[in-house]
Amino acid sequence: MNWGAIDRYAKSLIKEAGHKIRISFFSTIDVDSKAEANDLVTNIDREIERFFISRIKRDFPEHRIFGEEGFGDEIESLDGVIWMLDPIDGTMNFVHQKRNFAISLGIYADGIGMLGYIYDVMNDDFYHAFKDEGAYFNDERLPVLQETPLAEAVIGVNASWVAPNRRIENGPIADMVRHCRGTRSYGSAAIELAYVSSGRIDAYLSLRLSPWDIAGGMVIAQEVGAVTTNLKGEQPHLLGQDTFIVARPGLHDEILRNYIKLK
Ligand code: 2AM
Ligand code: CA
Ligand code: CA
Ligand code: CA
Repeated sequence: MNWGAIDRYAKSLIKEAGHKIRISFFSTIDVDSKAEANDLVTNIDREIERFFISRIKRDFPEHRIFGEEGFGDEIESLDGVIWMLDPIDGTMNFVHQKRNFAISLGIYADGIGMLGYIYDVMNDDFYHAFKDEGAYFNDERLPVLQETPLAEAVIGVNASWVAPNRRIENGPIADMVRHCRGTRSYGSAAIELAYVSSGRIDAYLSLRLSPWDIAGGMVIAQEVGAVTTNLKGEQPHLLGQDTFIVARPGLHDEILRNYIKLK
């Protein structure tokens, strides 16, 4: 497999898709909701996913695609090469803010993340990584992350974490929020993974993410030494939904050990 060629191809495809998203603001955007009223999807999410799929199927017919909007393949095993794609991560931001959303793509071979991309479309910020070759923010190599204690950490969590939840104890989470330096919530899992990898925040947690939300970001995180697991401390599932945490080394343990009490 010529991974260098796939890397160049994927980068140019993502940039082209980003351009299509930017010009979509000059057309009509139809907003629907999925099973839950606050889970939004637009015609642009679908068009961008179909754009990726048509190109990948044409140029890499043996590869499979696992995409959020369901136009790709039925994926029940991680065998072979799989492009895990979220055409727009942060659809609510896309609709309400017209910024702070990303294209997220991870390319996996037999379950191993080889290439990872997060493109913050409106800021034209491109994060990418090549397994064992390092991670980059635009053309800048990202340094390996150092440890940070919780008291000096800025943590990506959203307000739903402090509301009662059937899966996790609130008290310890409220303690974490009090003991850390600050919290942030960006509304795009991919952007939060990119921010942890580039040292802008120190950890990010979610109670429910899908493979395409994290696939690209996990390759990038891995290259800078960020630790990615589910909230049980295991490798996140890449075939279905799971809980998720990414954090600097040390901080990951500190959060899981002291503040995550699953019910
Ligand atoms: P999305 O925008 O691609 O749906 C904040 O909502 C983050 O969680 C986003 O990255 C969003 O991705 C993701 N997410 C995953 N599952 C979700 C769901 N069921 N409803 C809303 N957001 C979801
Ligand atoms: Ca979605
Ligand atoms: Ca997503
Ligand atoms: Ca999406």
